[in-house]
Amino acid sequence: MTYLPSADHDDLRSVVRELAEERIVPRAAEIDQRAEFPWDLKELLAGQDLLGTCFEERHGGTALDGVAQCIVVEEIARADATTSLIPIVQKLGSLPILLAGNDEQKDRYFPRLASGEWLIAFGLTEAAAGSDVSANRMRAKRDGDSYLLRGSKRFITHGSVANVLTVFALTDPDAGGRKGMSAFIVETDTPGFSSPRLEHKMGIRGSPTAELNFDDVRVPAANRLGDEGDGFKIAMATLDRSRLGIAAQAVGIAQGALDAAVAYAAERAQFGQRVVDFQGIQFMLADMASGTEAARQLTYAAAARVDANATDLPYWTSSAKLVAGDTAMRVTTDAVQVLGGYGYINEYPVERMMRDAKITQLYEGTQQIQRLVIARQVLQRAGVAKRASS
Ligand code: COS
Repeated sequence: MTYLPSADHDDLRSVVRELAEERIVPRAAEIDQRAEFPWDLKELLAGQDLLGTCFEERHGGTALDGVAQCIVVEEIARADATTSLIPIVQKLGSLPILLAGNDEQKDRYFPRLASGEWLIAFGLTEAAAGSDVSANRMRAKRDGDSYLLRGSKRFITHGSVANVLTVFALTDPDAGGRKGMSAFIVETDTPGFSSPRLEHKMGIRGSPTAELNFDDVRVPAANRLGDEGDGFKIAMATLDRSRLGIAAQAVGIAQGALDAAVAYAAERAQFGQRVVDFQGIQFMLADMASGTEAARQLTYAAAARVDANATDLPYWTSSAKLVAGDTAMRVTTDAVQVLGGYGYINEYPVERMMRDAKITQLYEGTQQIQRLVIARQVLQRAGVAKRASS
């Protein structure tokens, strides 16, 4: 048994890094400034088979292992966080189908998602239901062979550009969000669906974060994932795995900021020597590098647990997301510090990276939610978890 990533992993990293350096780095500042979804880079990634990494070969995917999927996200995020959301959300939106879909549903949607012809988004969050998923109010009312979806979603990454969504809605409002929610596949050209508004964000500005409205959107019952009432558990199982993608994104952002800081400090001279030769700066770079490496290794360890479908995988993925998100925030903030005043202006990429890093502490569960998930696992392992009251 080897603990190191394989030669294939290293080769994959080199290939994606070269692609990202050549094609994504030159676009990153413009994507941020214009806040426009990078359709050209979506095509680039699709053409390089980088949107199908989580799908089986029979569906046109490349079925990469978890560490390899992380490497792809990491290297794209090192160049541009917005662009890394394209493979991240392609997997996030597909996970409910991967976990709870039947063969017919997988055969119907995965080939177009694996090829990148279609984009998917994950419709869980509502205006009043973020951390508290059980507070969801959107309704799915059975009507013959279909359901009528009514309500709205907010903060849905790629919601306005997706061709299809996985959406969570109450089929039994009396039972509440934990027992009465179900999951559906919804095609966005269905009458009654609209995406009326985008958020203006601090970071990941090229990635549209949309409000979605469902005005009696008719969805065939064949598009329900699992049984009625399975929605909450499908959402939780999805997040348990998708948080790994955010951890990988955070590692990539941190690495990008570290590399930019080293490059700047090697060029910049003050007091008659290169800034990089000051020990005070070297110590900062050492902390940034070791922190990034620790986050990366934890992320890969979590990826291996996800591949093995380990029972304690929420402990690993929430830990990876918590550590990597906080690391990305710290490292990007330090990178701005290393660049001094130049770090604060958009002539250099680190101010964008610092703004982009912040979201990794917020989405797919705030850092407080990660701690809650981790603590529950710690108590369970110790056999001291609170028992449900009877
Ligand atoms: N996997 C499978 N089942 C799970 C689960 C998981 N990870 N977590 C909880 N469940 C089950 C529980 O076992 C329980 O089942 P039973 O009723 O059969 O016992 C049920 O789901 C309800 O669980 P719980 O009472 O723990 O739910 P809470 O409402 O307390 O919610 C948290 C738990 C806070 C962890 C959940 O709401 C959460 O993850 N919130 C963050 C959401 C988020 O990340 N949003 C980001 C936006 S999406 S990009």
